[in-house]
Parts: sequence; structure tokens; C-alpha cells
Amino acid sequence: MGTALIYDEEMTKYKLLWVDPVCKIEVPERLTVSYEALIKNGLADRCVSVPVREATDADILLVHSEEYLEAVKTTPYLTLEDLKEFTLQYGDVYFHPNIYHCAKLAAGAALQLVDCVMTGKVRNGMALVRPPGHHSMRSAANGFCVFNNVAIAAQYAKQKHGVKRVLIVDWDVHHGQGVQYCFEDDPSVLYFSWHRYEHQKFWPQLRESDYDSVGKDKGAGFNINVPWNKVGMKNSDYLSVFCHVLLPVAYEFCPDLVLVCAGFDSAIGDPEGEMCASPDIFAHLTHLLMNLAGGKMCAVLEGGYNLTSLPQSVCQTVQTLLGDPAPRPANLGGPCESALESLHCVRSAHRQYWSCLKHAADLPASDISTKRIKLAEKEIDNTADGEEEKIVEEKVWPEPQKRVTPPVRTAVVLPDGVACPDGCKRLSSSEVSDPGTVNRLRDNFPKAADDSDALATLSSLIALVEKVTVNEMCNGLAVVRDVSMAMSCIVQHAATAPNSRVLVVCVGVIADPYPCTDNGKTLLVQFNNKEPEEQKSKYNITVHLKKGCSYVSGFTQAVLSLLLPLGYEYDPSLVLLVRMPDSGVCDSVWQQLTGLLQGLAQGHTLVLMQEAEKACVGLTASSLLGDAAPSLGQLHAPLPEDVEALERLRHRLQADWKLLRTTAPETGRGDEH
Ligand code: Q9C
Ligand code: ZN
Repeated sequence: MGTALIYDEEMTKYKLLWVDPVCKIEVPERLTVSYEALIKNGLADRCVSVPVREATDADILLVHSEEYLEAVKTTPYLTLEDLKEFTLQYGDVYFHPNIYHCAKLAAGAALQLVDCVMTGKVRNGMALVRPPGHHSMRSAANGFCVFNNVAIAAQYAKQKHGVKRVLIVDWDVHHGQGVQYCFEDDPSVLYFSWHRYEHQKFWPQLRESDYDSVGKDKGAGFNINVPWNKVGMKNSDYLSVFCHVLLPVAYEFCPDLVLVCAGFDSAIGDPEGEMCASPDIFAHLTHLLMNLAGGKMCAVLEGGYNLTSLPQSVCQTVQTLLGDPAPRPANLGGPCESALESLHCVRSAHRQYWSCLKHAADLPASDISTKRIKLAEKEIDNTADGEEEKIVEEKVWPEPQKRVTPPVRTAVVLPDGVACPDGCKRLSSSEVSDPGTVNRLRDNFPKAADDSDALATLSSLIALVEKVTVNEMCNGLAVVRDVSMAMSCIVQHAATAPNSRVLVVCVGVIADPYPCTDNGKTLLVQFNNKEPEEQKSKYNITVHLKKGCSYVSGFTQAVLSLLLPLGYEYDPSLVLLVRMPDSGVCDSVWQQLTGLLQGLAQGHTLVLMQEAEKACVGLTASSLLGDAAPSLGQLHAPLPEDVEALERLRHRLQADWKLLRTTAPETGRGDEH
């Protein structure tokens, strides 16, 4: 199942015809440089090219008023003077004789994308469009936007394809107020937006862009705003909002379709956003959403004004949609204090609506919204918003490293009699028996010393790890008789290799004593339902969950808000995912876990499971090959005792692992910067 790419040169054929410092950044080159970068990196060729179409009046009227549509229809015939005049009715936007045509193509492109994803012609896709859409409202153009492409696409998906729940993720650096207004009271569309806000000083300076606009009436809880109150937000800030707000809520919501308002003005170098996230963060944001809705995801371009950063970010997004492993995320310290304040406020504003946030902390005693109120009293000043031209210092950042996909994606080590799943490469033990390795294994694993089968398996495992390490293959799956021994073997081997860091994720109880290391070469996270013992160390973490009907939601919550942030901060070179015979996870949860973990370690994942569980070889292989996991269904509330245990654990660990934090420290909240 492929990835659609929609682009048409026609959408480069309008531009600003007069002097306007606010609008001069929205140029046709935004599209041409993005498309050319996709070609240059060999990505356009790998996509299914889908033609644009014009959105019809009926499509546009799904979101806009008849009066507004009729008004826009006159613009191709206006003189320059009349176009300027027409433009003046709206904020931060310009018109051109050809923009109505392009706006119909931009909306139509989003609809074409929805059609080919919903009919299964492709798995996912991206539309490169101009004009953007998320600021335009029912009866108004705004912020370079004429028609609200993504809002129209969401309504269309519901109407034409019977989609019940749509998730809209708006990672553009501006608030898509047009999308918010459109779905404010609609519980079938969950709208998430993060945006530069600076306590309402940043455009569009709306009170309703703050975290406490949660939706109205039946739609209460289905509008999530994360205001950024400082510029310079980094990869950690973005990832922590995904792990602690968006993903838990999105999994609970269980969308049938994910639409992304894919603006890249939230990346480093952008003159509008002034943020510091690197272009490769979009590989991770994309990856983290790709297992929702059975993989049905449509990204539609919004903003992005730095002509170096924009194409890099577009390539990262498309390459991830194509299924290539994400690069290792760089410099993940922890979220900054201002981001933690925002996180804290959003989580507490939404805790009454989402069971995954029920335990979120109370609002800080001195609510950050007081700052906004103070500002409002002083009257919001526009100086931050640059009427005159503001000189922003040029940022430099390294070009994202080329993402090379190994010739073999998934290798398997399987006992005789277990068939090799389609698309995988079977490693036979004959091609890997290096006598040195075998002798070392014989010394280290007396249990296996007289068992030539066991020794052969262990040495194939070592060979597999080595091939993955040198990126000769991406990931692997091994079915073994003794999982604990295999795990120890790999951990011991990894501990000897320089620069290797292994994240060991173990589902179920570890039978044998585990070769503990506190030196950071391995981080063990195990999930089981044994009585909790005291926590061993920063690098040996046990998550206890009770079995029962809430297990799926408890487990999911633990994966999203504990395992993922730990994994991202640890930044392993290899993920070892171990399925113990008593793991107790159902297939879809297992596939979600396998899928999500591939965002780490450049996708270098090794899965171990026991012979008795060979029934799930096929679905594990499918996840390792990059197929989207099936969705989990709408989640129940997790067991309160599980949530509390999880919270206690997160609390205790957050001194060592900064990405686990969800609140700002009580003192020194950095008001005075
Ligand atoms: N410096 C999109 O990114 N001007 N639109 C703001 C503040 C409007 C952005 C002025 C920016 C509109 C799709
Ligand atoms: Zn934007």
C-alpha cells in the first residue's frame, strides 16, 4: 500500500502584486522548492502521483457561506485596485486574479487525497498546496488562506465516506482558528493545535487560542489548544506534548482518519515561528501518528516560509509516510519550563473530558492565564508583531542526514517448521556460525553448552544484531525456545560493543535473573502484573498493570506516556522487544507497541518470542515490515489503581528522565525573561 503525492504547478501561479511586508513571505517558491527536494531525494518517484481537481461549489459550501464563495468568485475579474480593496476586508491575506482557481485546486487536492486513502488506493499521502487553509473561516479569508482545505476534507470524509471520527493534528506554528471555529461544537472531529501565542501577543492574538478553549456543548473536550508562550521551542518540547497530551487523547478518541494541517513554520529557521525544532522532528511526529486509524493519514501543506527548512521538513514527512525508518532524534534534553507550564495547563483543562488525563495535576496556584489578563489590561501591544520590518537573525542548522534504508528490512530466525513470513529474509544458522562466537556462547551459557540447536540459535541472534548494527538490515524477529536466555545473550553482547545502548522492552515476567547493568548500556523497561517490588535503578524499570478489561487502556497509557518518553530520552542504538510466554497482550496492542517502538534507534528493533507463540509471527513480521497496526477501538478508562501506580512511577523517575515531566517546577517559573 503506497503513499500518494499530490502536486500541481498551477498552484505556483499566483503571487503578491503589491508591497505588503506581512504577506511577502508567502511566495510560489515555497511549493517549487518543496517539490524539487522530493524529486532530488528520490521520494517523488516512490509515491503514487495523484492529480488535483477543482473543489466544487458543493464541496466548498461544506464549510463556507454562499455569500463568501460568491464574493471570492468575483476576484478573477477585478482590477489591481479592486483586488487591493477586496483584500482589505480580511486580515493578513492577499488576492490575485488566479488565486480563486488555485484555492479550488488546493481544497480539491485535499479531497483527492481523502478519496484515495479512504478507498484504499493508498495507505496515506501528502498534498503540496497553495493557498494554505487553516486560517480561513466560514465567511472570511485570513492568514494567506482562502478556503479551509483541511476542514472541507474532514466534512467531506464524514459525508462521502461515512467516517465517524476525524482527528485533525495542526502542527503549523499558527493557530488554525478557522478549523477551531468550524468544529467547536462537533464531537466527531477532534482538533489539536499547538501554536506560538506569547500570552496572546502573537498573531492572530485571539483569546480563544488559549488552552482553556476546549470546545463547546457536545464538542466540549474535542478542541485542544497548546499555546507556546515563548519562542525557541525545541524537539523535546514538541515530543513531550505528543507523549503527554496528543497521543493519549488520540488513542482514546480512536479516529477513523487522521488529517494533518502540515505547516512547517514550526521548524527552525522560520521567520514566523522563530522555533528551534529540527526538520527531522517531523519524521517522528509523522511516525507517531501513523498507527492511528489503521494508518489512514493525509497531510496537507499549510505554512512554512524558510525556503531551506521547509523542503527539508517536507522530505522528512513524506519519507516517513513511505515507511522509511525515522532518523535518531537529536538533542533531546527535556522540555523547557515554559513548555511545561503549557503542558500542565492543557492537561488540567482537559482532564474532565479524557480518562487518560484524569489524574493530571491541578492548575498551578498562579494560573498562567493571569499573565494574559494582565496583558489584556495593558491593552495588547502590537510591537511583538512587527508592523515595521523586524530583523530576525539567520539561523544555521545542519542538513538532515540522508536516511538510508537497508536492502533488507526484516530478517527472521525461526525454528524448522515455521514458515518465513512474506517479505522477510530468513537467516539460516549455517551462514552465521562463526566458531569464535560459538565458543564464547558455550562458556557464557552453560545451559546451552551441550545443545547444538540452542547454540546455533544464539549465534544467529548475535549475527542478526551485528547485521542490524551496521545497517545491513533494519530489524529482526527471532523465535526461540528460551526467551530469557536469548535476551541475556543479546544484552551481554551489546554491553561489549562500543557506543551501543539497548532499550530492552520486556512484556511479561522475566524468569531468569536479568544481567543488570547500571552503566547505561541498557535500559530495561518491563511490563508485568507481579506484585510491585521497589524500583531498582534508573536503568531498570518495572511497570505493573493488573489484568482485566481495562488492561488495553492501562497498557496503552503506559506505552505512550512512559515508555516512549523514556525511549526518546535514552536514545538507544537498538531496541530489543521481548515477548514472554505469559505476556498477556492482545494482537492489536502488540502490533501498536511494535510499530511505535520503531520510531527509536533508526528502526533497529529486534523482537524475541517463544516457540509456543509462533501464531503471532505473521502479525509481528507485518508490523516490522512497516504495516500500520490495527486500531485498538475506543478505549475504556484504565483502572484507577493502575493509573495511580503509573503516576507514582512517572513521578519518581522524572528526576532522572526529564521527558517524563508534565508540570513546571513550583518555584522560579521563569516569569521574568
Ligand atoms: N508576524 C499560515 O502559516 N501574519 N499563515 C502574521 C505576524 C500572518 C500564516 C504576522 C501569518 C499567516 C498558513
Ligand atoms: Zn502557519
